[in-house]
Amino acid sequence: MSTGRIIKGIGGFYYVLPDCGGPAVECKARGHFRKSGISPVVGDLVVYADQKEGHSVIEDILPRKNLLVRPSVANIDQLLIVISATAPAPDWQLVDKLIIQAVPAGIKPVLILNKSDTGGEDTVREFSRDYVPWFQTAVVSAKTGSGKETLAEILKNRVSCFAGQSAVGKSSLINLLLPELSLETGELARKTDRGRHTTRRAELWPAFGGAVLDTPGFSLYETDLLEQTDLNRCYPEFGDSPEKCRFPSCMHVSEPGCAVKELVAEGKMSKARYERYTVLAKEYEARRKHIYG
Ligand SMILES: Nc1nc2c(ncn2[C@@H]2O[C@H](COP(=O)(O)OP(=O)(O)OP(=O)(O)O)[C@@H](O)[C@H]2O)c(=O)[nH]1
Ligand SMILES: [Mg+2]
Ligand SMILES: [Zn+2]
Repeated sequence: MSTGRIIKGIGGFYYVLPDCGGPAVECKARGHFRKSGISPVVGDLVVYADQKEGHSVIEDILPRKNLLVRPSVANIDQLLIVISATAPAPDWQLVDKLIIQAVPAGIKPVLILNKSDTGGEDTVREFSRDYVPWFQTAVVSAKTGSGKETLAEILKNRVSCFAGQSAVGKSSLINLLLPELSLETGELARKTDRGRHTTRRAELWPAFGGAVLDTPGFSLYETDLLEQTDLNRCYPEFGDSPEKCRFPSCMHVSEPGCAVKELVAEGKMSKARYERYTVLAKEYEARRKHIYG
């Protein structure tokens, strides 16, 4: 038996990088995983049996630290949420949703503003106002290489997964850091024509003492179930204000005596991010009502 980490999965085969070194091993999964509804995913740490002939077999999936879905990736330390300074125009609501996927799962969100060579003053201003004071951030350009060292430092000794809209430059940034990979990148025009991502599946590469995962971004179809206390943790701007609200169950939307709304009124939290928050908070509330009745 050997142990390793899944770096990609294609057509029922999983490619496992052995902990003891050497090239990736082609594996099939044991049938009982499928029966129990658990499938191996990229990032999984697994135990596999080496075969003399044909492929090897994954015997066990070690307990996951966390799991993100669509695409499925496991055991992530940080989510690198990439935003473009110009095209495609930033979808800040998606950025906030990705932060909400990461934080409750124990994944650190890091916000990367790419294409800084293209101007985009409005986006830079919004980024500086809404995220820079509260999250780890970096301003980079995959084209000029600006911010490359900062990015390499962020990736050091961690398992980092890239996320964000199509064409923001996720694969281009990985190419900047690991040129030997020569990942496929694509024009925005081509992507919007065909309505799909150039990167089609999640894949992992060991790098900088950790690992880097490229993805086509994450599709967030519906709001997950999330308690208000977990949602509060996704907004470092709130500080300890939620504890000071008149109602312990305050959603900080329309309740009287809300300390979070006070923060916004005093200009201590960005109005724009707060407004995006209220939309999401209502979605999460509706979801809780739907589940709990
Ligand atoms: N000017 C400029 N263009 C960039 C930069 N980074 C990426 N691009 C271009 O943006 C386009 C999209 O880049 P990709 O790396 O394919 O984007 P992606 O986020 O991986 O997209 P998907 O795989 O579809 O999710 C390509 O044409 C890149 O050349 C940058 O820093 N500056
Ligand atoms: Mg890509
Ligand atoms: Zn409140």
